[in-house]
Amino acid sequence: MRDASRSVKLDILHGKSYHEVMETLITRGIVNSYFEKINRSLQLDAAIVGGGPSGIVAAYYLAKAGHKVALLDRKLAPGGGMWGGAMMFNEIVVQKDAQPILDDLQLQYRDYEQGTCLLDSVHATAGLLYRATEAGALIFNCYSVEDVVYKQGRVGGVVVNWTPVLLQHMHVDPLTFTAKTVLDATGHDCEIARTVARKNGVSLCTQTGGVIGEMSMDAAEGERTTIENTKEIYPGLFVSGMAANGVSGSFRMGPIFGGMLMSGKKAAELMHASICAQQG
Ligand code: 48H
Repeated sequence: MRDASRSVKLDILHGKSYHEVMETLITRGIVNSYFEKINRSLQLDAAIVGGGPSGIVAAYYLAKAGHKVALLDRKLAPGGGMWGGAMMFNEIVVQKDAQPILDDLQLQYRDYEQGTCLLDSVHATAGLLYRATEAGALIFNCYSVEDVVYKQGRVGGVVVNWTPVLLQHMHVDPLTFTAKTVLDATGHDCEIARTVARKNGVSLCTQTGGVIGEMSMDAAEGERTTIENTKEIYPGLFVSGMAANGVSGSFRMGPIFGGMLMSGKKAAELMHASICAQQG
């Protein structure tokens, strides 16, 4: 049998073009490399649902700590609500408290007023994604997390399907990534927390035991509580970012993003401790 990669080399040497061989080489490279990525993700330390700022920052710090991390986002382009800045004016405000995170991830910012700085939101979002993948986090885009693995009173992974499959309401069964920890970083909708509570009839670590839902805008208070509400809300399930305030019933904050970044870092620290405890 002809070895395709060898033939391509020979073809190039002879200056000939064998399009079918080149096409096979391209396809085989993508398919093998992609399935190798999935294979590496079947048993994770951390599954992060949602690639907004809090989820990406969590992925970055967990990967930096040497954990096996996958981030799953239903969109073609992860990044969540940060690309568009505010009303598509592509600038964001970050408070100085979050500057160490900007420095860790080597993002560019300009000083603004009252202890804040400004960032180009496209630079910031692209930079977060770049640094997280560089640190070793694997990103699966176009993946919707439709459920969790739930065993013996613990969330132990995510159940995934292609976003286009779900959009077309096709009845195709999903696949599963198990994980020592799962992060709900799904933003305003708090999808994973809702699913866990609804499907399994369990109480979350909130005042009502359920997802309370977010309140209207108070930027300063919303930023403060985002960090406070970042926690393990059910064994194995952590929550960060806007979902943290949604689950615990606190304020939205508009286009200030320091809270999202600091929440992602706190989530990574909590998940790191949980992973280490499980490893004994
Ligand atoms: C796969 C999913 C699923 C699912 C959702 O909303 P995000 O940007 O998340 P945060 O919390 O990191 O940042 C919030 C911030 O962007 C924001 O909205 C602010 C500060 N708002 C303030 C205000 O007043 O409005 O990103 C969530 C991501 C998105 O990319 C979704 O596509 C993804 O999660 N996602 N991915 N499976 N079931 N649900």
